Amino acid sequence: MNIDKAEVIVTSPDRNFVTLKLTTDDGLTGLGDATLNGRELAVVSYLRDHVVPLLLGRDAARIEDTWQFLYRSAYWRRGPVTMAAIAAVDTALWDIKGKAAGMPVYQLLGGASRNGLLAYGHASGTTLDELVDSIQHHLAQGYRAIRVQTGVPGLKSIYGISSNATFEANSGVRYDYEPAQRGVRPKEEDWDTRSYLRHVPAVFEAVRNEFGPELPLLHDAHHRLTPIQAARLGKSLEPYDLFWLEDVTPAENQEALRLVRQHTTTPLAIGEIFNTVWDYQQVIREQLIDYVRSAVTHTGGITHLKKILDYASQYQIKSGMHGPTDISPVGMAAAVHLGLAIHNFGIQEYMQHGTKTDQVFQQSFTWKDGFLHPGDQPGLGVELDLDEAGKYPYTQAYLPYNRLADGTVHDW
Ligand code: KDG
Ligand code: MG
Repeated sequence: MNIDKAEVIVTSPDRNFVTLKLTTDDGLTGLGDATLNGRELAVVSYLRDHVVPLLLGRDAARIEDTWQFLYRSAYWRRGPVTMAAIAAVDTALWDIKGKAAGMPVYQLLGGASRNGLLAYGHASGTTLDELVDSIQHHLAQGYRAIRVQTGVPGLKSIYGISSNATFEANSGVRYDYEPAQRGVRPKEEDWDTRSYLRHVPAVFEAVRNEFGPELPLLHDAHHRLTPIQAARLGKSLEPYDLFWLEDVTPAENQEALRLVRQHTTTPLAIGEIFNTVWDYQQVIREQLIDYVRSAVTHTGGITHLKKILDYASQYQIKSGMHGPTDISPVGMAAAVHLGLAIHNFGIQEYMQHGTKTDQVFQQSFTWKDGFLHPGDQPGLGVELDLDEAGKYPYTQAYLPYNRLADGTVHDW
């Protein structure tokens, strides 16, 4: 079962996706997601120019060995581009192994630890009325856990706010928020931390009053706060019992979270921009977080994310795998297989892709009554329709960035 062919497929149905397709000499195929939002072509080149030539002729059954070979033989380790490329190879090899065994990937990982994965969706509104509508809309769709992002008075455009609160009814497109804008320059958004810190607790109070104490609510601060500001936010949100508060600080500096932890019992989630277990070393060992936010796609694949999550499990830290629309259906399927198998599953982010994306990627994972299940097809259960993919060429797109009122660039 040697790798005979390795293709890197770039397609842009509702947004850009990079997919690696491996084919073995006995005709089995495997898919891996290598999408790095806004920097897609860097991973394409890494794969096409530096990884594909090394894969041809390798034994597709040797997943761990291939992972170690790609990680160590490059000498230059870690980083989002390298780890997305390795993730794509790793995921494709798990897909192939599942097909060779005639089993879904979650069975190879130890079998199901639960019946399905609780998934959260993204509600947002510029005003409280819009936000309440958006939450109601998500509940009507079947979501049982909701991320709440709110506009802030005085700020025109900020992270996480959909321009269309009732997206499906109006547009026929299921995804409600896509920050990466097509174009040749990133969009500039604005930010003011003091206004944000004043406004957010009032919004959560109103949401709790409207929807009651049971509904799991989440919030993403998207790396924009200093440790002391993050501590204040966590403390001020305690009465509203958040499921988690995400990315309160940039956290390249893992130590920053010590201060946050000393001041608040609001659960913390972090890691969507982390790539390896080394990024988590201190925050896991010191129990500075409650949820690991990494995606299979950005963290070296199923093999490496499982190691991170096994390490986290020793400290009662659970998974909260990243699942916005920039994780392709292949990356989502990998997350759902892994989440079903591990014991320390927490929650799964699930935004739903647009209709064109669903035509390019045929998926067997299901979402019913608020829960995801990977299905029982051998492998990952996702196939890529090359003809459909070919209809949508790559389109340049960038994530936005923030400036403060005085013109200073700020974390987005
Ligand atoms: O590409 C950037 C997105 O993946 C990120 O902004 C989404 O923060 C995000 C989330 O929690 O889904
Ligand atoms: Mg996030």
